[in-house]
Amino acid sequence: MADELTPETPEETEEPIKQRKNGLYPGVSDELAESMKSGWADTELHDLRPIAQAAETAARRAALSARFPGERLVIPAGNLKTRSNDTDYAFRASVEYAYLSGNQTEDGVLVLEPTADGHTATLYLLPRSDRENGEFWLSGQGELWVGRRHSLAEAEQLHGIPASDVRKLPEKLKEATGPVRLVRGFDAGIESALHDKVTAEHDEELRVFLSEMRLVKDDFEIGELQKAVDSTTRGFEDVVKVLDKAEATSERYIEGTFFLRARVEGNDIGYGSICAAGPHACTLHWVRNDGPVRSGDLLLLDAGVETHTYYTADVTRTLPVNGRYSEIQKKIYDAVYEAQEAGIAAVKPGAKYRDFHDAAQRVLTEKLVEWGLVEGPVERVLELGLQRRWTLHGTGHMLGMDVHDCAAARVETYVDGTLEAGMVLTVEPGLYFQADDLTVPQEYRGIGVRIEDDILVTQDGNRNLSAGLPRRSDEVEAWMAALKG
Ligand SMILES: [Mn+2]
Repeated sequence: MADELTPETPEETEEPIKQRKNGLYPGVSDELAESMKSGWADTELHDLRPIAQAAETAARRAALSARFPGERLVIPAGNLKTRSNDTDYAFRASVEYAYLSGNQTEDGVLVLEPTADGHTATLYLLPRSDRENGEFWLSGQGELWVGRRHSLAEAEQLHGIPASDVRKLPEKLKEATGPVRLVRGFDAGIESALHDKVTAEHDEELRVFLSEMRLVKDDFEIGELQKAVDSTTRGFEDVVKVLDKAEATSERYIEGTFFLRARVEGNDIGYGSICAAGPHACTLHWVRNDGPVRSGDLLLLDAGVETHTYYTADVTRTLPVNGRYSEIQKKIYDAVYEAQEAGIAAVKPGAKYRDFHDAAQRVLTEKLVEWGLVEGPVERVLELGLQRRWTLHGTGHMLGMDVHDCAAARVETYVDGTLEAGMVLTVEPGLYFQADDLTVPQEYRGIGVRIEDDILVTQDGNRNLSAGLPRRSDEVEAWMAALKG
């Protein structure tokens, strides 16, 4: 990639930007600087249509406003993070900011100013680059380097929120009076401007509220989650079609194949893809993905496409690399399938959140006792939690803009809470027999199976958003055979 001419920003210098700091490039002549100021067409866009979720983001802001009357609420998108030297990680706006505004621009800040009857929202953004002082082409964040930004007037039309210059926001916040709450952890500059106005306790209440708001998804969000799942289904199909190439190389071929689908159809992968062949399936978060893929082994693929609006799928399938489960693989797989069926059946409005976990754990425990791997009775094993040597993790979690969504929600509204229509969660039981587990017969060792689907709680039960991907062992085999042709 090209190098920037100068890292200076217009705030740091009164003079036009003309000289690169380290001198790798020659200075800019007055004539060139003058030339670059003019001769550019007016590209301002007019009559832009609002973003698809403009009505939903307005409703979310209204709910937030009602919870914190009379208080100024500051929700930053966050800033670019350095990967190394002068390269940055791909930017992803804070979930809180994107959820409330629909915008995803780095350095943006959404501010809700209290009024007599609610709040007025303002979206603080970086305006278009100044051509007059050279920022446009000489600064690393100039539009010539990073691409055209929306003007403030354009952003206003797109998001339905008045937009203002974010460079003036810190001063405004310093001068402001009255109670303020801030979403912490994303924008050090905004935090420092507010440091003597906010308290950790009040900010935490805001964070918790914004997490709990997202427990029940609106129709736009459910549509996006379905899109994420549908792209993910296509990504899994892509992987099955190239398993021979993965055998010739490594798990990385699977990771790269799924990533291609995620980048072409969505924004990104929602989390690091777990492409775990053979005994790697027993490492819950295996993301190194540098191991061999062997015929006769299982492939545990846990991956999700994230849509352009940041909603992610989270799906796992455990597939026989050669297309057919062996006898012992099928025995373990079918047990996990049965546990997942029991878990999914327990997802319905009014059920306790813990019910689906308990239902799946009971089935897995029954199998472990039946197979003689742990001494019964089942009740005793469950009471002591002895099955967890092989079941390892919880059976699911909320899903949305974060793969582990609503993580700041209180225990009483989430883990100890009750399911409601509009919630979306994963049901993902698994059994894992570590390669070095001497307590199980040799034939079990190195086999790990997880099956994970994304389940929407409906008015009368649930809907499996990822039903497009087969789960039952015989259906998986038929599906693989058809794809491999
Ligand atoms: Mn999951």
